[in-house]
Amino acid sequence: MPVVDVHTHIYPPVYTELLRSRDKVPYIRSFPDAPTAGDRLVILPAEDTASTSRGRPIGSEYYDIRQKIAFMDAHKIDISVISLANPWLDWLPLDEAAEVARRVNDDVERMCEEYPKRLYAFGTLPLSASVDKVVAEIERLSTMKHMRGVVVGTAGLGGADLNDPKLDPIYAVFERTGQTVFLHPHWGLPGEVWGPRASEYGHVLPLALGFPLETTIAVNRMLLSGVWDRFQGLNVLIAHSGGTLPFLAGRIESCVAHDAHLKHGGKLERRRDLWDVLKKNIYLDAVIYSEVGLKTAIDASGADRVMFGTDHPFFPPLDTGETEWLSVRLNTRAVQTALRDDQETVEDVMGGNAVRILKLYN
Ligand code: 5CU
Repeated sequence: MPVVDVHTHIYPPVYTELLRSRDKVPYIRSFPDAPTAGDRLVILPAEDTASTSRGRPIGSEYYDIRQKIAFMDAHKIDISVISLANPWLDWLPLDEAAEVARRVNDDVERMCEEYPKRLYAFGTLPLSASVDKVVAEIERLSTMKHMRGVVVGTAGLGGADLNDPKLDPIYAVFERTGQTVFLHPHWGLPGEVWGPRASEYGHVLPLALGFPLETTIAVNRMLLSGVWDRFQGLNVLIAHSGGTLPFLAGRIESCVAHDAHLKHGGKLERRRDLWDVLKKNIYLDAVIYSEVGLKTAIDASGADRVMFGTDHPFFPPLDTGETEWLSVRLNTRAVQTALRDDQETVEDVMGGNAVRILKLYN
């Protein structure tokens, strides 16, 4: 059974050129002075200030597909389903977004073409453009040989969130074309929640907590607005093992069941509950770095719906010269220990599920 990485990013050349031409977030710029000298990727407004000033270092592993293949070879990963990393195209002006999406998707498809049976991809959408342009790009992606769905953030169309009714034609086309939506965070939570000493703690609070909570909130908005009641065939792969969704599903359902406002609005009748959606519409990646978290994900959605991932090229080793990435080791070990007596299921989570769900090799 091949090992498949379903959570692995790239900033293709078309996209990095665009970021290098900018001086506002998001941008890539080379700084001369220590300790942040060299090319830096700045993707959030808060990263222009404080301890996360100048974002993160960006090397060729972020945009050179040969580095992706070298990383896969070094970690015995047979297939990667690559996706554009955050912040995707959400920030582009309306009149440029559709054309840039086409160029980025063509760039990614070309990379996959170069490495047959090793690379597939999730495409990217021009979510600042009009609904018909987004739908047209989804239709186009569905005809491309290596595309297996799309990666989206939580902002929806022009920042209106994923419970925006204007997204319905988009959800409908995902459902009709059978494409998987890979839901990934970017914005985290508002900076104030991290407190006055946040600048002492690097990226830890926004990445460890802001990312998973952002995703959890987005999925709850979809649930409460009835997206999965209207689109029962909509499949969403949720990053980072569902944020905190598997752990909080019971509390979420209890809050719904006790909510008088929902009851009086008739919203409790015939609704699908989160447990049902977790088992029929949601897939989870295995990017959670621990046995406890992974067991919860497996309990919530089923071992047949969880798929291995790495989040490469993010979280590189801090010490130069280290070839084995800690993130890969932790995620691989979590799969093995969570399923310790069951080699067949380990192989499913490491790759078999992805081959079946994403129809790889077809
Ligand atoms: O380190 C980070 O900021 C990130 C990011 O931006 N996106 C991601 O997927 N993982 C880590």
